[in-house]
Amino acid sequence: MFDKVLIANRGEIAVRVIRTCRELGIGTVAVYSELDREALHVRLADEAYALGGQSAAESYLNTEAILDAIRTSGASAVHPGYGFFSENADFARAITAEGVTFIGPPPEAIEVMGDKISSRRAAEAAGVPGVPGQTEPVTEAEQIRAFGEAFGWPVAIKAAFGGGGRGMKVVHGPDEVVEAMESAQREALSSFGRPEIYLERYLAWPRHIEMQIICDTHGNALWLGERDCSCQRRHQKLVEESPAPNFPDEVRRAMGEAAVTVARACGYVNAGTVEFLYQDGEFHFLEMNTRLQVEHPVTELVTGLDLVEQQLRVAAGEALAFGQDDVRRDGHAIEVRINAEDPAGGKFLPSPGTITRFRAPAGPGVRLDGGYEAGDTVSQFYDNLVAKLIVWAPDRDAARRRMLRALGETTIEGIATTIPADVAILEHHDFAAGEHSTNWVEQRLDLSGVTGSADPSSAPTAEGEAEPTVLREVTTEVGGRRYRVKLWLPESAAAAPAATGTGAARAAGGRGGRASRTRAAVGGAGSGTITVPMQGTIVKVLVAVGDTVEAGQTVCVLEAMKMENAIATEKAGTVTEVKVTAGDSVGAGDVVAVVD
Ligand code: MV4
Repeated sequence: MFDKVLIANRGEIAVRVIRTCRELGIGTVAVYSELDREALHVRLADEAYALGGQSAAESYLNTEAILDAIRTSGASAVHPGYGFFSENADFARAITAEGVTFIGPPPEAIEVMGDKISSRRAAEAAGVPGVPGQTEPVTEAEQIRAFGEAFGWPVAIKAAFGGGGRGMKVVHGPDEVVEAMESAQREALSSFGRPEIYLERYLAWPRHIEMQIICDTHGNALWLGERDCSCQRRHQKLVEESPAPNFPDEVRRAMGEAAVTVARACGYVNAGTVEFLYQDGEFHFLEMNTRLQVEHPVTELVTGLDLVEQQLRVAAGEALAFGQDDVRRDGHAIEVRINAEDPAGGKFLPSPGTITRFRAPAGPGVRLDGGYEAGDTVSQFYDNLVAKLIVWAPDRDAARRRMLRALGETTIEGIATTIPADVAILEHHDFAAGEHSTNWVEQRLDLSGVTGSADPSSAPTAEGEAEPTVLREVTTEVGGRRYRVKLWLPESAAAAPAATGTGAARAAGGRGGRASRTRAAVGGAGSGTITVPMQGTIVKVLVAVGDTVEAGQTVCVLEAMKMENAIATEKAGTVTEVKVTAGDSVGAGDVVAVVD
């Protein structure tokens, strides 16, 4: 076994890997960007090395800086976590060339599974079909029309070199073909650098069910059970569980065997996940993820295995110490993601900032995998996963109720989180009945009125600094009944008598975008003063002084936490001022342009 492992990642997954290493007596080496100097993964590791830089590209994706940290620390293996370099064959080769073990699959397996067409071909050659369709790229609208006539509408157009779900277009009939094809090619080119597209029959109400596998270097390949990840929004998973509800055991077994077949076909070693779409009792290969996944803990709670330990063991050349018949799956596990995002009635706005209070849940069957504690800052530069809450119980409904109980115990202040959306999902009768699909969150779940929680202890100013709060008592009426209510207001809001009412409403109404509302209120809605609702980086400015704009027109694009947000003017008129250029960092409430 390794004596020292470098974790080329940050946040909760770096913390997760450190924990298992510590239990196994393996030394841990953290790496960190300038923003993460005091981060939890750095505090928990035995040693830590600065990579420099703030953005991922400057730090966690800087191969040379990571190689330096490997050499200086003397680590004998690198765990890539997920994201960043986890599915990068060049990085795996660079590590191996140093005589250091990459805790992941062989680079050839990463490459075969790395693009959709080649992975689909490999799976089909092994006898595991994808959704009915064709693996030849299409270039002519006529090919799409012919496909629709042969297989039936709707048709899914997918980016051949895509991933993560972007770039899929649904075509409902021959009239939509030309526009959908051009738009799919454009998006494929801009998102993935390659315009190639291919076709599948479109499944209207599928579930996303994925199978966890583990393979060693001795030819042993096992399936460890499935996870249902159908609760997604814009391809961001919100809730995952195992076993999948209403999923027959014979399908589970067939899917497990299919996943092992795919893994064997690409010479796979490591923990991995084979994704399927499941509809009408049939499953279809979607893609393979050649890494440990965010949602791996649900499999750990159901099987009793430590998947990071298994990764370390097979990377060190050990044979798996158990066989397929030894894998047990007991009870039910559910995971929810706690992201720094304000559900904002379904808009899910990034909410970076400093966590002022973090009370973790506890009690029977509860596990919290977090990357932050109170006092830590969730930066706009990285992904927004703050923590994962995972529960186990003997059956699904007990697990569902346990999760709601644990979410009720959880308090996070200083940032808005997805907890209210998680609660809305778990409380919904469709989820309780296991009747959701990949489209359910976006098409059926009503999140209006679901917003980030209020923060009674402090409120940030527009600059993001905690401001002292003062206690005020006010009278309110709820359903006609009078209540005396205590409010802890930021000093600035409490001091100005005229602002108290709106300040109170703001304090009660949620946190995401609160600073922007404060500032926007100065100008008033539609005043022509255009502000950004959150901290981030301006990636594009679309107007110049003198331009005529319409109400609702985008004036610039703000990137925050890996998401692009269009900033629009509410007022029509002429642009009189543009205060930002591409590359500028802005804070919540900053004015980007003025329209008169
Ligand atoms: C599909 C589909 C329906 N029919 N393919 C989206 C992400 C990408 N990796 C595959 N995706 C889908 N492919 C056919 N032929 C529906 C989806 C889909 C989806 C899949 C998995 C998880 C969430 C999803 C949400 C919307 C659509």
